[in-house]
Amino acid sequence: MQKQKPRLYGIPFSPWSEKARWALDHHRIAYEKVDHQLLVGDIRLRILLRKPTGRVTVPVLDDRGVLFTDSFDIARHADSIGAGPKLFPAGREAEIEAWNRRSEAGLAALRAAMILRVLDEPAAAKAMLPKGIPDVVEPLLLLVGRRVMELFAAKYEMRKGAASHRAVVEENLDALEEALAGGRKYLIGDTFSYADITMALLLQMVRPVDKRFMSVGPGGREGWSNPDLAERYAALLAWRDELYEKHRKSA
Ligand SMILES: N[C@@H](CCC(=O)N[C@@H](CS)C(=O)NCC(=O)O)C(=O)O
Repeated sequence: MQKQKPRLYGIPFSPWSEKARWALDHHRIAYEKVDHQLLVGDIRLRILLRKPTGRVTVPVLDDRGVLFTDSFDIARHADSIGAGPKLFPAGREAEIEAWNRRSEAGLAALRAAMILRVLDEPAAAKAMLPKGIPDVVEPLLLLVGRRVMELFAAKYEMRKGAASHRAVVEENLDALEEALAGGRKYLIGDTFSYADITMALLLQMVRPVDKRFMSVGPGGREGWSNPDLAERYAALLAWRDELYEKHRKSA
């Protein structure tokens, strides 16, 4: 009997899900993708994870009954079963973990800033709607969309620390800039590692990578871009684009 493939629950346009896909694809691990729907997908996840209360997030990897509930753990698992060059070189795990914490903090701040913009600026909310919908249904969609965004903002406590989101993003992008000073291509020694993956994905909400690699979520490229950050950190975006060209093998 053929072995069942691992299943990856994820969101096609989410940077966290892309981290897991990149690590799995790097190791050429075959897996089945299951699309997760924001908030409504929670029920299916709760059943899978046997977690009736508390926060559930994607990506989640179900490797024949063994569950991995964080992109970092999925990448570690991929590294332990995969055949490709290691993404976690021996002895450098703590450094990679520190970069992952930077990526997580920055992404949470960027996501919060984006959702708060949609809640607080009517034009940003309208830009999230699918193109070409009839005028008559627009107010209803805006209302429903608003409710979903409010629930999302509550789930991740986005109003907390609203004033510091920008500073958190800059602190972590500055650290990346410093580490890559002098034209270095990789964060850990001279080889590609998960530190590069996790920090490359922090830039997805500064300016999305080319759509050949990953789709953009509601709001499109504009909604997912921060033009002033993109200008200030243009060199980092160039680094990210080069990294994708060189190391992002498709599934
Ligand atoms: N530390 C987690 C964070 C994952 C995370 O925040 N996932 C969000 C991505 S938008 C999510 O699951 N959102 C869907 C939802 O809340 O329904 C990881 O790296 O896997």
